[in-house]
Amino acid sequence: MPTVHLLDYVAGNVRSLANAIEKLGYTIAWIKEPKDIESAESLIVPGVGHFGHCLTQFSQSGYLEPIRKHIDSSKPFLGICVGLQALFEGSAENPNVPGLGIIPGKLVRFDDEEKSVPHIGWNSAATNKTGLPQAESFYGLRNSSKYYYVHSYAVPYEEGLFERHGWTVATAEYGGEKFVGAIGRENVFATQFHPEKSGLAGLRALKAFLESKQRETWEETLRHDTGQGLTRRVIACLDVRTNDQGDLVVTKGDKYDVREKDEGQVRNLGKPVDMARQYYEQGSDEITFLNITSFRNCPLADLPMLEILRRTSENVFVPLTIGGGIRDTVDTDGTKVSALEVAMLYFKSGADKVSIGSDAVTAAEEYISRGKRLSGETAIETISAAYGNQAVVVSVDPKRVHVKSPEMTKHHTIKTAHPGPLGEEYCWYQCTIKGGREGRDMDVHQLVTAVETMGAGEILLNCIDKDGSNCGFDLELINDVKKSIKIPVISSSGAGNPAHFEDVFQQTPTDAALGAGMFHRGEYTVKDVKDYLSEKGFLVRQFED
Ligand code: 1PR
Repeated sequence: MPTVHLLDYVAGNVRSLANAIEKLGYTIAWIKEPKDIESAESLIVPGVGHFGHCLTQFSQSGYLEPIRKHIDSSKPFLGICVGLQALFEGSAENPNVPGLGIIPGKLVRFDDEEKSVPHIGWNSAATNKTGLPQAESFYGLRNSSKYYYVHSYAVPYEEGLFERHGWTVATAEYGGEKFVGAIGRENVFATQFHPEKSGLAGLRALKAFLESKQRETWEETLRHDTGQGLTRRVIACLDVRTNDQGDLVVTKGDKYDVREKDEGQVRNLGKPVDMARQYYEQGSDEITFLNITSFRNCPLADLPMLEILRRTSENVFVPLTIGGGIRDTVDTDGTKVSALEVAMLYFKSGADKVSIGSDAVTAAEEYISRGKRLSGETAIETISAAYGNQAVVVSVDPKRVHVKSPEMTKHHTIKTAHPGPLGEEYCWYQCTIKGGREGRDMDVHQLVTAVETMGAGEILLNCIDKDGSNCGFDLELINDVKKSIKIPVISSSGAGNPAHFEDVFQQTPTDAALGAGMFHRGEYTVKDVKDYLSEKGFLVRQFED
């Protein structure tokens, strides 16, 4: 089998990339030190996280010159995400750290005035208006396909600028900002999106690189442009726990109660790895696994979740999030293990993001009690510093508390169209920990604003009152949270049919919507939801065969 060299500098989830390359029939040789680059034929530099952190690490470990030499010697080079960014002159993320300067231009932060940042989700990499000869495609990219992006900084696209220097560019557009989605010249190809996370469309681009097929003649049908911009993200979520027989199963609660009403058994809806694959093939844009009872035991002993990730990432090429038990802990032999080390285990096993629940609430309480001063030591801060804020999701488990008037509580209230049992016209949303078992004196507004400052990159917004109800999302909660923060929000809890997804995308500015029970019970597929949204005029990504 042909070999491809991959630079492993502990920059997040390289396992998925390795899985994707192996799936395409190639063997991986890991670059462990700079001199290994000399023997590389094809070199891939992946990367997530901070531009400065990444480039400084390259420079201190002596990788910059060997990478430059590799590129100069005309051998194939692929840079992914920060691996693309490294080819430019620099980034506003860390203005004092220079890039390789192989491509002119610098990265700027997306404007977050009217859109969420980071830019997370499926977007285009289109070449039709970027000077490519009419009949040719670029590394197998299709204008009708969507690719998975996750980043806050991008290279603005200026018509003709890169082309004048011989580069071919594929672009994407986010909230009116057109940027470089992929770029290439001769032996160099680089993508801002993650091909290993972009389903079959991404695997096609990787294959074209591995086979050095920079140009291919378009099939006329593939030139069709299905619409540019970020698609509506639909996510399937699997709540996982051990049942009474000791098997790890996908379960589903009703207001977080996962036991059958009559027999008291934990509901068993299927096997996690099989169901994740099924949802991937139905077109789920991401898969989220929540280990819902992880607060009971030590996560390092919780190897089945690591195994679930490893096995899922072999065949599922969309982003995987894992939640449950991401916090500082003590291993069975008494060794202290930091949340960062726990997260690292998950990233190495194929996770792209970790989701933090209970620990985020405790950390936000401490942050507020310190007078809103950061400690630099919380799970959110340490993991986002090492892996970038896009890798840190905070999962929020709120409960509605009805009040007659805003004066009756110190918490942030909203006027609700759904009054409480005593006709109360206001409510606030109380944060809970341990899967809703313990309510805290903190409201959701306080939590999300605190964790955004601490470095969370996304909010998974559940609602215990709506969970398993099949009666639609809590639109009031979602609208209120969206007003409070700039980072993306995934709306969760209450989806019962495809029209509920239309409601949440129509009536709130949510960035993504998540469903569980309706998919697990087989009432609807993810594809049903996407077909419905598409009919209603929303831009969605469809699974490519
Ligand atoms: O606190 O960091 O260890 O994380 C624990 C994680 O487990 C948290 O993300 C928490 O939300 C989750 N969790 C804990 N207990 C439960 C439970 O159900 N008993 N599940 C639980 C949360 C909510 C959603 C669900 C949606 C959609 N599950 O994930 O999938 O409500 O459901 P629906 O579409 O069927 O209405 P930590």
